[in-house]
Amino acid sequence: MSRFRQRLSVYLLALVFVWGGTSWLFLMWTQLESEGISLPRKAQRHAGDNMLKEEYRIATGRDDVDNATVVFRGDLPPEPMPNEPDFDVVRQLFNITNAGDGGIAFNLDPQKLPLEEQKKYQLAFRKNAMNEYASNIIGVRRRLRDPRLEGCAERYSSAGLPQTSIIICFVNEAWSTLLRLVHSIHDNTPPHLVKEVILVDDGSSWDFLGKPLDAYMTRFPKVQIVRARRGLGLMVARTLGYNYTTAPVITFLDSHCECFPGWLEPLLTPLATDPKVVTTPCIDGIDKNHFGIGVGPDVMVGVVEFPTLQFGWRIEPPREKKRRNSKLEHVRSPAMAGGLFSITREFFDLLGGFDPGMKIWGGENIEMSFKIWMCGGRIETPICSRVGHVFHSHNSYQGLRSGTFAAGDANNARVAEVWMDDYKKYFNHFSSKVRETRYIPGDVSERQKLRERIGCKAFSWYIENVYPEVALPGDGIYSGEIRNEAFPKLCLDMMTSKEGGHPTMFGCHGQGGAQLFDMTDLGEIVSLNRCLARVHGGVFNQKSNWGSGQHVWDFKDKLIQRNNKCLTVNATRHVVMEKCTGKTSQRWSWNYHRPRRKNVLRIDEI
Ligand code: UD2
Ligand code: MN
Repeated sequence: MSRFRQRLSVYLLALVFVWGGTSWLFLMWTQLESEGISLPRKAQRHAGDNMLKEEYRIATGRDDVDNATVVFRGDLPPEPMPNEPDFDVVRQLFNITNAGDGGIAFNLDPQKLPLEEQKKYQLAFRKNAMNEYASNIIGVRRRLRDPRLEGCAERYSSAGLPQTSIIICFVNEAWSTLLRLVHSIHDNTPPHLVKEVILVDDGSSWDFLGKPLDAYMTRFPKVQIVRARRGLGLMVARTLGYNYTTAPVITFLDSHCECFPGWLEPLLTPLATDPKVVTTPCIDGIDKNHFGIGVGPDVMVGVVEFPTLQFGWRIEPPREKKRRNSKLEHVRSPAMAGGLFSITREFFDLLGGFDPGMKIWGGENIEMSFKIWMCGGRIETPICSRVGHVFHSHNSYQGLRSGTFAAGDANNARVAEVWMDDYKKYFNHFSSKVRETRYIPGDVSERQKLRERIGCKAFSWYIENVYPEVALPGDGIYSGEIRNEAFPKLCLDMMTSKEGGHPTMFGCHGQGGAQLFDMTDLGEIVSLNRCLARVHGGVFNQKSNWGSGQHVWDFKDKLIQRNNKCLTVNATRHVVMEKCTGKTSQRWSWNYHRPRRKNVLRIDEI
């Protein structure tokens, strides 16, 4: 009995507390309301800013302001976005009107956010390898100005061009980046050039990429969504998308791009007359933190780095500078980044599309690049075509696609086996200790037969004619250890592949690596894929840049020199530049290797 009474009093006490608390909250709320301190409601986020119409007219030169269904900055589509920031909160802390408009950076200091929002911010960053929180504030549509060189707008017309199908593969892509891409295509492309846009969902696990995406895309009649039942990897996913295309030209894009006005016409123009040209736009970096689009230099050349077989960028080599006779002339590249390009259906089919033996990610761009050139085509960048791309901090789908890096290794091994002939020895995975674990091409017989069937040229042809500026470790005009007469037991040593480091003299170890130096056909002296640069009388390690005079050297009469300044070991055994006198500390020995390639120009030869 007494236990029953005890319990009853506890219940009664609890009831009093709950009732008291609720009425206190209610009173506080009504008081706030009556004092007029009410926070803006979610519904208010739809309010467009009419002032921007005039800006739109000025920025685009278009008069169709009212027809253009412009979604103004700070405005959002009627559906809430997945992972949406709490706009009621964000609006009070930052000026978000026009956030990111025109491709401008939108900076937001996460420290200023309340804890709940900070957590969202961080989680979104981790999941997407980019600042999805900021991207969501920018919204799914923004205007981009035409950033191109003068003359671009007049140079290309959309009349008489072939139609293209656009293929965009994605796996767990953020809502705002994916939609912003589709909107940018819609806003910045003459409609008659696009036959269809195929979105390939490569086994995403995020719910909003299912039905909500279907629903959103119904407003774009040309968009079709193709879904892989499970993750296929980007090569096979692209092939799946390809099976749904019907236009004579195929254009591939990564799922986090934004297309600038006028991006497509220059990509299609060369293909109208030559089915074996493959075009790639200039890729402008969309910053992963603030989503500002930095319009990069006009002329960049894509290459394959040795010994890693990774893709890299250079400025144009002197040979290409000479060939192009105007600023607007297309640039040719030995390799392409791989995500963004247009190719005719005819040539894509001839080349056998993507290698179905490749998995997940990596290497397919190198395969495409080699075979485009070796099988009669070429890679060209019309510099009037610009597309932005988010370069992530890491592969965000790695959790979903375990084995991404192993797949990349295997894909590279396939490229080497099928396309590189004897040159595969210059690929580090082929010749080093890691061969057993990192060089596992699998069955490549079908791809080798394909190459034979098309009758493609040898890899040596590609090197001699398309990429004669290459630095192949051990294949320089001069190659091997570099010894100094004053210190016969010491070798020049690059020490580190880190840029800005000082090469120095070190005991010869005969192991190659940082003591293997090659003089390339351009006159660069390269070790560890870095080259010797002369800066203010010192010698530094820099990333190779073909256009740079301070990277070019002569080796004559044992002197490694340029402009009467010689590579010298000084009294403290540092490697420096000094006036040439021919003293022993300026005399070097190096192994002669081979004559210069014909198809290359040094910077002083144009
Ligand atoms: C670059 C290329 C990319 C591709 C890659 C090498 C550019 C701008 N990007 O790396 O297109 O050539 O090098 O393979 O040139 N994806 C799938 N399924 C997967 C994995 C990825 O559909 O299993 C999608 C992904 O959502 C993205 C695209 O493929 O849209 C490329 O992947 P990425 O953006 O991670 O590649 P990126 O830009 O680092
Ligand atoms: Mn990408």
